Amino acid sequence: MSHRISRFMWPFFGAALLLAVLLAGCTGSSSGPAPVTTPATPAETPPPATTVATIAETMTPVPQTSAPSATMIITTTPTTQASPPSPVSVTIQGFAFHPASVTVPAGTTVTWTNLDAVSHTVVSDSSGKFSSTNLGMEQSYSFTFTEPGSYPYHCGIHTTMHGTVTVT
Ligand SMILES: [Cu+2]
Repeated sequence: MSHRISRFMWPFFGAALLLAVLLAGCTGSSSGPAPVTTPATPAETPPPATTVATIAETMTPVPQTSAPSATMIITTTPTTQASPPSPVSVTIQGFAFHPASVTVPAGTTVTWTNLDAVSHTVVSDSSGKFSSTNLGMEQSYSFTFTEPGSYPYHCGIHTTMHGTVTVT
């Protein structure tokens, strides 16, 4: 007799167990873990909140003083971009220009230095473009070429001395 009852009762026990587990799971999960996590989060939050507030109060005067310095950086930036090309040197020796012709980018300063014992000059073939005074030994003359073009020149004292500066 007991075997028959237990066989009949198994499905009921099984159903009852499932219901009990489901009910316990539903009610347990909503009420159980929720209160554990809720107090943990607010307990950690207050300390950082006060630290941020303290930093914000101390940092407030800094942006006011740093604002003019930002404007200073902007004004210095174009100066870096407009850096001139490296200067070029031409020597005057043995009644000749060395090198006789140079090609430079616009904005280049060309410097002629006389190494002869006699005086020479650097004069543009196109009158008025550039013209040096009499250059004695070890004396120099500089001219900055800003516009692209071909600039032939000569020595005003010795008309056989010729040179050309090509500006790109
Ligand atoms: Cu000369």
